[in-house]
Amino acid sequence: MKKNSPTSCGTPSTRPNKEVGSDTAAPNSRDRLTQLKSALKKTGLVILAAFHTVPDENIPLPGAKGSSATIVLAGNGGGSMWQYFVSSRPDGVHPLDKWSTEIFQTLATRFGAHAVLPHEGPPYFPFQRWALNSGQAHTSPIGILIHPEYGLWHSYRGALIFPQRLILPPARETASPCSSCEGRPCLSNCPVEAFRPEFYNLKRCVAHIHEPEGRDCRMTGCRARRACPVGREHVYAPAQAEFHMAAFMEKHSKN
Ligand code: B12
Ligand code: SF4
Ligand code: SF4
Repeated sequence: MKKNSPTSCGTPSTRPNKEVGSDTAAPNSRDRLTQLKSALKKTGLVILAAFHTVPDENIPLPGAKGSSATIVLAGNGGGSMWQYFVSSRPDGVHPLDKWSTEIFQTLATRFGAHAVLPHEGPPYFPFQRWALNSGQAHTSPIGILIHPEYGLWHSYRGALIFPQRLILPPARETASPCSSCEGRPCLSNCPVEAFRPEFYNLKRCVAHIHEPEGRDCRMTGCRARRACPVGREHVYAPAQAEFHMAAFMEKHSKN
């Protein structure tokens, strides 16, 4: 079964992210998705996918003990979260992971759900498989998923797993933008040819971005991603791109 949710972009403000838990009463079941959407909007995050689980889909639901009925994936659609994150950035290492954890845990408490985070692991929760399952995202030749609106410029900041079947908007099936993409420029724009279809040479990429010649990728983001024509208006601004690249480099040293 494939179910989709609409996505939304918040207008950035300087509101602290604790506001995701500051509304009054616990929402009733019918309104839950709508209220979740507006709570997320206060942090610049959007619902990227939502679907009902079915037993034969073999989706592991660690922590939720098989009682899960709805999974909602949320994250950044382009730069939507950036100003919110900057205005309430936690101190210390992995600030974006900490920021996301706080938001999703607060939301889980408020909405009676179970929060899971993409950085928890290994073993990792299968965010990409969930997103594919929802029908709202598609595989791309460079491994990360492509979203019909945000293109390659989205990532998952957390998921809320609900024990009940929430009322979801009607499914909106979309074709993968990659199936009609002429020339597949994502595959030919990496300066060190780190991509082959469905293969990513992490070592080669990491070696390059640590070198002076890797400055372009380092400061403005992956050149292969930037070559993609889909969702161009959502390409991360240089400050956000540099932040993500720095976090990536921190995790993957040159040697
Ligand atoms: C480990 C990891 C990596 C590893 C290995 C990547 C991998 N796919 O195996 C490395 C270090 C290489 C990596 C790099 C990057 N990653 Co990474 N990574 C993860 C992480 C933490 C776990 C992945 C995993 O092992 N899942 C466990 C399995 C069981 O879950 P799964 O969903 O079923 O995973 C399946 C898919 O990944 C699928 N798959 C992967 N690639 C492809 C390609 C095709 C064509 C198909 C059909 C399937 C497929 O196969 C897996 C096994 O079933 C996820 C977060 C998460 N929890 O998912 C982020 C995640 C996949 N990474 C992400 C990103 C953005 C990146 C980077 C761009 C750098 C960055 N900013 O972190 C690079 C580029 C990677 C690339 N071009 O492929 C995003 C992708 C968002 C998106 N739009 O899809 C994720 C989802 C994190 C997030 N917060 O959103 N990553
Ligand atoms: S450049 Fe084309 S093939 Fe590559 S991810 Fe974008 S739409 Fe898909
Ligand atoms: S970051 Fe640069 S080197 Fe790495 S895969 Fe993207 S384009 Fe290639």
